[in-house]
Amino acid sequence: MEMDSYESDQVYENVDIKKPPSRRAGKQHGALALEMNDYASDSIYANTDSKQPPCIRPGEQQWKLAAPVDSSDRQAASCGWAVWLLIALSCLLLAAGVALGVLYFKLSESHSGLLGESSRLSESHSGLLGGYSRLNDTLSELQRNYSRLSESHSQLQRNYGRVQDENSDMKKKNAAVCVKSSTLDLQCPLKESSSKERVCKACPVNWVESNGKCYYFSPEKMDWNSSRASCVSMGADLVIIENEAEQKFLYENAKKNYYLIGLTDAVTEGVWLWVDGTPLNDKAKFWYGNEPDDWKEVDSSGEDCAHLKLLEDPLKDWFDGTCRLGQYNRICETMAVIINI
Ligand SMILES: [Ca+2]
Ligand SMILES: [Ca+2]
Ligand SMILES: [Ca+2]
Repeated sequence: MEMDSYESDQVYENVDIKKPPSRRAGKQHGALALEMNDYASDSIYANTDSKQPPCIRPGEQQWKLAAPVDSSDRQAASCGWAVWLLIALSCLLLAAGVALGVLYFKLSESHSGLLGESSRLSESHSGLLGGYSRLNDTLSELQRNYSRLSESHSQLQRNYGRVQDENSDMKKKNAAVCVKSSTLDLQCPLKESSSKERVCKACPVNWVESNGKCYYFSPEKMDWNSSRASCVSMGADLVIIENEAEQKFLYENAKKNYYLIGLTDAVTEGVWLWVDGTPLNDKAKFWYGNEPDDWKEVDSSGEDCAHLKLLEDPLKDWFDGTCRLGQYNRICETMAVIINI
């Protein structure tokens, strides 16, 4: 529907809207009429407080009436902001989607890596379990071997103890055999050095026989304890003088000045005992003068060992002397061998 120019001017005056610069006939006028229709339509929207379309077509704003132009601009600006907001939100959503996609891709890769690592760890765990089982078997075997070795060790220790005892016995027997061998050589020396034939005598070589006893007058000197040990090593001991006849025999066969005899009071001072433990017999003691006097000028511990000193009276020639410091010859005594042929 088209309005005439007067009505149109009047409308512009009433509504205080700027008039278009010129009137154009034909299509332009028709377009204005259409604009007016649009304006009327907008006015209707305004008057009826109805919602208008959200947007105004570009290029048509300059043809709108002055009164509704502010509202329309605000609406257009609002729509612009909304569009930009939508675009920004779309961009953000797109960026978020891309980021989520990248994150998902990375997480997928990480997940795959973790699955692979988990698989490798499972294989390693299985391997370790197998190794642990084998180590347990080895440990059990070692424990059994250790137990067997411990038993063997205990058995060896028992055997070693028995061998030590046997060795000790053998040493004692060997020492006894050596003494017997030495005695045999003394009692039964070889007839000739080149032969094995022996000739046995009642007393060893260099010993003197008397009344079933053998006596050895040593050429060398020792203290009392060493002298006794030497006699024992030859199967004898220091002489025990039991009677006057024996005393006289010794006196007659002695060739040196001093000979140790088997008499001592070292255990208890003044109590004289023979080496076999028998006490000195009052009827068979042959001290010289005021002996024994336990003289301490030579040995501060006194005089506890007896010796013969060849003086004029064969029945008064015993002296007590030092056991440690003096050096004397000795008389050994043993039983004569009785040979039954
Ligand atoms: Ca005797
Ligand atoms: Ca004494
Ligand atoms: Ca004395």
